[in-house]
Amino acid sequence: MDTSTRITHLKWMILGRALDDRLAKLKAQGEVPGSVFQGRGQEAYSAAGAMFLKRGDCYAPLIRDTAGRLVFGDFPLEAIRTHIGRRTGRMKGRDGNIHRGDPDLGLLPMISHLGAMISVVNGTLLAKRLTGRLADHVGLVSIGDGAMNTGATHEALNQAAVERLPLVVQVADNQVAYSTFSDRTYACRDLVDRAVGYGMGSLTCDGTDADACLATMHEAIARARCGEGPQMVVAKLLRLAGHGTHDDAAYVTDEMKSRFGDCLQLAERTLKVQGVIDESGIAALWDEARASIQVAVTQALAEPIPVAADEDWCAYSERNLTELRA
Ligand SMILES: Cc1ncc(C[n+]2csc(CCOP(=O)(O)OP(=O)(O)O)c2C)c(N)n1
Repeated sequence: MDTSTRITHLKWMILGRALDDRLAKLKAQGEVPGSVFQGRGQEAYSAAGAMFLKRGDCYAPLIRDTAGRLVFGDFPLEAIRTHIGRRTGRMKGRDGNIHRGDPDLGLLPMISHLGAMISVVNGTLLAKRLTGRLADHVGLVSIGDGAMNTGATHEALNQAAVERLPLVVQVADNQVAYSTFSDRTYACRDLVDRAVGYGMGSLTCDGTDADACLATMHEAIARARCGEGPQMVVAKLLRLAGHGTHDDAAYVTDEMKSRFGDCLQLAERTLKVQGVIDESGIAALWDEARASIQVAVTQALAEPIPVAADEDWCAYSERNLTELRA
């Protein structure tokens, strides 16, 4: 991958990590009524998928995809408003954390982490196909190792293959589904082995290796875009935080930790060793990320919370999204 793409990827990883960290701090400060989920350790994979999407594609991120969301057009102010329940956010303060989206942009609001979003992306792609608007657009959906075993996931993967939809399923095998280890959620050698059973293309990568993530997601999305049908990508990595900030992940063993590095630290080290960026360049990316998040936090904290009696309570789909974004 070219130097500019690699540095841009690093920038998104850093912004995702910094935003997750700041949301966790806001939670600790009592500003967030709901849960805070983090994508720590998954930023390289998450950002890489979204980086190869373009306008007209759709994306269904999950709770570990702060980085991917930001790449696709979500922004820190919206994430913070949603978490701290400000009515200025797209969800008007009714969400609590990560179910926000922007259908105009193709960013699909999350229903559930457990496989519900695959059929929503299938439906979006089918609707585009049936109305002649599909062109070379693709849908990207994120899923975890635990959610790979739900009925909703199986039905949707089968449907995507039967319909030959331009769908990319980005599986993050992060070793744990809440506190259940992967060897208790599936018995096959690798989740990617299932792709052939569905009739989908398959790719794998080391989810801690930023360059591998970029190359693999680039290939998967290119295949789907040029009509090769649905693609399943499986990356192995480790969730480097609890399920949410309420979970200290004490059940993750030292042996597991020794097998997986931190994608962000590894990317910084690799890019430095290869002379792509130096220490001060990396520090500048962190400073820029934290400064932009601080501006967003200050603004969001000063914004109003919803007043039940004054709200219109209409469905999200009926609201004027363009006006809300202005
Ligand atoms: C239908 C349903 N069952 C259970 C849950 C609670 N739940 C949310 S995330 C999760 C674990 C998901 O694990 P995995 O798919 O591996 O994703 P990860 O959290 O590791 O990213 C569970 C059990 C839910 N949201 N929906």
